[in-house]
Amino acid sequence: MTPSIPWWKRAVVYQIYPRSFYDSNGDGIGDLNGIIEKIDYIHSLGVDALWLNPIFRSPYDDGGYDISDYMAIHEEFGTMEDFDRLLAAVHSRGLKLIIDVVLNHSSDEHAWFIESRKSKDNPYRDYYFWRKGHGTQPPNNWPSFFGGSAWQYDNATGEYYLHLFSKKQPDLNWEHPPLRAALAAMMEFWLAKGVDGLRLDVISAISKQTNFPNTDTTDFNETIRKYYANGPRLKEFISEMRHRVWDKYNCMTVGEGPGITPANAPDYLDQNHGLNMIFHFGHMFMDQGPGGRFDPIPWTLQDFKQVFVTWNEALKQNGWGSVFLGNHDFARMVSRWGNDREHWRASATLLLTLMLTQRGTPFVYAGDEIGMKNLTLGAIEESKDIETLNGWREARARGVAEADFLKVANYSGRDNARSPFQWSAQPHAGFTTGQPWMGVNPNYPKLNAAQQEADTESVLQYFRKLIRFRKAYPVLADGEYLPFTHEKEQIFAYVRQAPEEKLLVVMNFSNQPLTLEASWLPATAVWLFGNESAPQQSTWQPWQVGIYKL
Ligand code: TEU
Ligand code: CA
Repeated sequence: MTPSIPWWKRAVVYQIYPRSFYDSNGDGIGDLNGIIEKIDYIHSLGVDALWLNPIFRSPYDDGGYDISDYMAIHEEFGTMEDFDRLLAAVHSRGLKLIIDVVLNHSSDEHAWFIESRKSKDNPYRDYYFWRKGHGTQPPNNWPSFFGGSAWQYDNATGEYYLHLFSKKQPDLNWEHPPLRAALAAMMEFWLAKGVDGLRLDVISAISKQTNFPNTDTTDFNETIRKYYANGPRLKEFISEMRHRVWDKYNCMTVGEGPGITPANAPDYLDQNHGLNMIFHFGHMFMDQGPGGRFDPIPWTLQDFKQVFVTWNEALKQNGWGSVFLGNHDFARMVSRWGNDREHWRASATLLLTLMLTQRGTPFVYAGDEIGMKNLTLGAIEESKDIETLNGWREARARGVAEADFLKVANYSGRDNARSPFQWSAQPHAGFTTGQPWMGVNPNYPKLNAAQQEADTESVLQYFRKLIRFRKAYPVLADGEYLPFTHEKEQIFAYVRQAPEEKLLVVMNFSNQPLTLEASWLPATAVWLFGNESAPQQSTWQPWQVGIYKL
């Protein structure tokens, strides 16, 4: 690899939700030793780096994103020694490790918050945002991501504290220099151990409009954009951490950026003062109505394609994006964007190909390499996610029937992607010898990694071939991205080009076969790769993808 290109620009990253990946000690909960036991499987995929969702001590109110001790491993996941062994196992295979740090909020059980709430003059008071209410009303009308107000009244001092997420996730006050110093020290602790990168949770929200104006819209994603994200000191804070910590360790940073727009994204990606890349949510919020996740609206392939065109345009000069179609916060990609019934294999392999041929660093969510599907909750009680459980409480109060809410939760809820990894047809899909912490998808006897290891045409085997293909054609990582001008409604096609190489990616992103005029393809097109054999007589099968050399 030419030294001028940083590792993270060519890497394929594999995201693991530790709780659901593999349980090594039979308590029904995935753990770090489980990841170590599966490290050769991970390595066999051909990925270059792992991203672990939070592994720190947590009451687990929000899937580990409520951290009560940033310098300790969550007991259910193991010990610091286990972490050190995991890091060594990752590095010994030439892989990189990215950990998930939550800088926008802590748990309300963190020592800082326990102190902060004790009194108004406590030294830790300003680690968080405390404000007086207006009579019995909170300081303003901001809604929480997880329902209700973003302010919680605290009896001890008669003030409210801010929590954009759950009330057990008080927002950290980045205006306060001692807090920034504490977060810098925490990141340095992990980077000094040899961690290669940081995924920065909700980084777009760390700078607040400290006068806390009311939101003037009932559209939740607009409230995020206008009031929670893109605060006045955001670039300053990112730059401070870049120079204070990240550059000292040549640390890769990927910022999760709800509310970041194509217009302002380059602001956060300055080569010398910014993040290396961001997760944007243009496509991920596309089917969310004004009410957010549980207010779904239809999406169209045109909208979907446009998101990629818009973001490639926004980042083509001075920026770098991540490419993802699913993670622990969204429905399984084959169920959401593909067709997990009649065209399950074809659409799962097409979506993986989309991710690995777009410009940007692909983040593949564990389970998507075998085409895992949405988990269907039979009842709300089966949900393990605060966002769904709170969402149901709010919906019920509005008179929504459980069956109707369940339908929506089964379409867009986060439980879909948090069911245990399906390793084999063994009980509980080989995830645990105990009782799994969460329901295993009942389709595991037929949909599992072991079965796909034995099937040369499986999604898993295709994924391995696809990664090898991507590494053979660096233009897929670094090349320019150009929409293909002869696109048709159901076709998603684009060109990836570099001075010495030009590839055309063509996807029939639909359930219908499509016959194209013979002249549709450039005369120079030579078939290289695809999820089916090359189209005969220009007839593309449903969900068929092909890559041509031009
Ligand atoms: O998610 C923040 C975010 O981008 C939300 O829009 C996200 O989609 C979330 O599911 C709420 O709808 C990050 C984490 O990925 C998420 O798991 C956490 O719950 C959240 O931050 C708070 O830490
Ligand atoms: Ca365990």
